[in-house]
Amino acid sequence: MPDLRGALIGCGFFAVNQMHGWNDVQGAGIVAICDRDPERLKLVGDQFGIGRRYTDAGLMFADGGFDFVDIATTVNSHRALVEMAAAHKVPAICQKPFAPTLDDARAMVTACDAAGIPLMIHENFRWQTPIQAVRRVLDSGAIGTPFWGRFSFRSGYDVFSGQPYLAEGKRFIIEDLGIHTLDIARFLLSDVSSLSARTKRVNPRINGEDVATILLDHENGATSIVDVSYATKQSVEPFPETLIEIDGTEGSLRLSQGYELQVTNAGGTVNTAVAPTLLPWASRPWHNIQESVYAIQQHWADCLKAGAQTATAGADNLKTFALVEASYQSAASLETVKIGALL
Ligand code: NAD
Ligand code: 89Y
Repeated sequence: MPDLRGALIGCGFFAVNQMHGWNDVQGAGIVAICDRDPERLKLVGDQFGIGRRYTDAGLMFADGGFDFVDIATTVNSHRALVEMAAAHKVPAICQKPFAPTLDDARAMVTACDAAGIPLMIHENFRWQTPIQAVRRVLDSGAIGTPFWGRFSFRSGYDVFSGQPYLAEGKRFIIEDLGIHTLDIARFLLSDVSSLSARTKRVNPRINGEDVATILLDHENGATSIVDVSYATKQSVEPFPETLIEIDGTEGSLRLSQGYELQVTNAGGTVNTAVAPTLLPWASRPWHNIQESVYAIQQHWADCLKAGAQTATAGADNLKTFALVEASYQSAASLETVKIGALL
């Protein structure tokens, strides 16, 4: 029996990574699973040897016997499930995107605060090995004070085959993928005071936007660009790499395709390979994301044991989610949106 017993809700496409991740996490494991689709429940239950299985989350909470819940369903169920966790005083992890609206997300934070339970959003991209390597370069002072950045995710990868619902929503790339890129921009260059965005839909077979370009003003005075696309065909497909350029007062850094990190300053140029580890259960090209799933889940287990705040706690992640909402507002109005007005 693990020290911390978890229950997972939503045994779909991505949850399989989370289940593998929990197997690797020290000090926590999954003892019960829930999915309203009996086929998914059986598939995941059999694959990971989980005996306690539920098609109704309410019944699972009523039975109890777990120390936290990991909500891996799609966005429309997030608020109801987090509020259920709060009602049962069960600490909760909730997948991104946080909620359908900022009002829902705020209500989820309020419910967890009132219940006295931690809420962590599974915002895993900042936990990727290359992104953590960039954070360490900035912390070392090697490029001085950053004043400009670009966070770029441009791909032609078919994400719709594994996640067909991504083709259906009125919103697509900012809500699904740009949310991670915006969080990385916050993580590396500080919180954002205002932004302007432009979007396009290139793929005629989907409903939402698949290209977005966002100009961010950071609170520390830096300016950055977040540019994301699922309509970009290149000779070597970079999915799922986030490419980064940051210029600072004493030098610059470039995280380029193939997980190469180059740092230049008065001392010269240093190139470092910052590729993620291919975990035994992982597969290319997803291994970068898969490793970060394990990393954020280990972080959750460590924080829950220590009673410490997680890096992507609900209250903090409202600031990332507000950037998603602001981007859609700006793209519709063609005006700059102040983030403070949304929070
Ligand atoms: P999916 O549709 O494949 O799986 C969702 C599962 O949840 C389904 O099996 C469905 O039956 C179940 N479900 C939905 N509502 C439920 C409820 N109320 N009670 C019980 N079961 C319920 O979706 P997916 O592709 O696995 O995505 C799930 C979430 O993971 C999404 O929010 C998505 O954005 C996110 N995701 C995150 C990453 C990442 O890197 N962080 C990557 C991919 C997907
Ligand atoms: O859902 C998305 C995510 O969070 O990471 C990549 C993805 O699976 C497709 O864009």
